[in-house]
Amino acid sequence: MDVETMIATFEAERERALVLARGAATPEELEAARVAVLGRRSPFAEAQRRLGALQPEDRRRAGKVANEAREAIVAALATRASELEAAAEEQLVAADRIDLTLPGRRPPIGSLHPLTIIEDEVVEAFVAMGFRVVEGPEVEDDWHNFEALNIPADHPARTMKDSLYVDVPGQPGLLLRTETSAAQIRTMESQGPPVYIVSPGRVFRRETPDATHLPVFHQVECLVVDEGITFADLKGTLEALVRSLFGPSRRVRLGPAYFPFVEPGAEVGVSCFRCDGAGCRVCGNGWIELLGAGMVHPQVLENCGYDSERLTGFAFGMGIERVAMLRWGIPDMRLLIEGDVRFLEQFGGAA
Ligand code: 2NM
Repeated sequence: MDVETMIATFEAERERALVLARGAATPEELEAARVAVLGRRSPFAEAQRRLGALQPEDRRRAGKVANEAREAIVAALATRASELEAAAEEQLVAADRIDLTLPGRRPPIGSLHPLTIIEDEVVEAFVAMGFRVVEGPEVEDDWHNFEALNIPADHPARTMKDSLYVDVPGQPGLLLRTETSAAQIRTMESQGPPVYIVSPGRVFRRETPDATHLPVFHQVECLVVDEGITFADLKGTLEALVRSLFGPSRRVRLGPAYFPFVEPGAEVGVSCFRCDGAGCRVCGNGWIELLGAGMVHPQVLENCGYDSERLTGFAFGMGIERVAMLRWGIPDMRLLIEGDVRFLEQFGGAA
């Protein structure tokens, strides 16, 4: 190979290298281009190996061309390498880009259960009047659930038909409480008068669920025991309660009723919050029967060690499910326990 051919090779290879480098779309293609133009078996390397055989003058001239060509090739490869690197980096950044102007993802906000809303309102109304909240066990014994409440052994509420008994070896007569009154008996046993308490909680009856009954439901019961407590105090407290639940213009009426733990006993009606007593779809005749009440039976006071000659009291109990159904026009009590989100999310505003 003569010197002119060699020089032509170096220059041709330099041109080929620039085209290959610019055409490389990936680092792998670029490396392949480098091997093709500068690798040990490339025309460039082949021509370079032959430099030694040239005359000194030719060798210097061809060598200079070779060096310049190699520098240009190395520079073109390096330029392309950094272009590819920059492109890759840019792609990574683009793939990772965060749009700070996008609205955030809001976690779904839950809502209070309608029963919780009503229970909170009732408890809040009593706390505002200075009452204390007491809670008791859901598994009760015969004394607290029945005997102390003046429910005699032959009372129909005692039979298996109405109550759910719990079979605990060595502890006969345990049952799921049928009233939260049991918690109030416990309070009276553990403290003296005066008593101003309210006890919310779950109660249990042997019942098949339907539109107006559940085997597990919620009650709030109220108990006052003090010197000089009268039926008028009962009515005033009931008025305060129904007005905070159903609005300031509600009226309360009392009619005769029987509960073993009170004498006299009363059923309590409230003037309809929808028609104000005229009669409508909600109430029928203008009044909604809401709860049971009465003056605490002297025997109940004595059962708790209270002096029934000196002390009098009133008590009443109310079902939370029934209040919720009235408030929101819920047609079936079972909706309150099914956990259907389409039902529950309608109470979000009150949460
Ligand atoms: C009611 C109706 C009438 C009541 C009685 C007592 C206690 F503990 F004093 F005996 N607590 N709650 C009572 C009275 C409950 O529910 C319909």
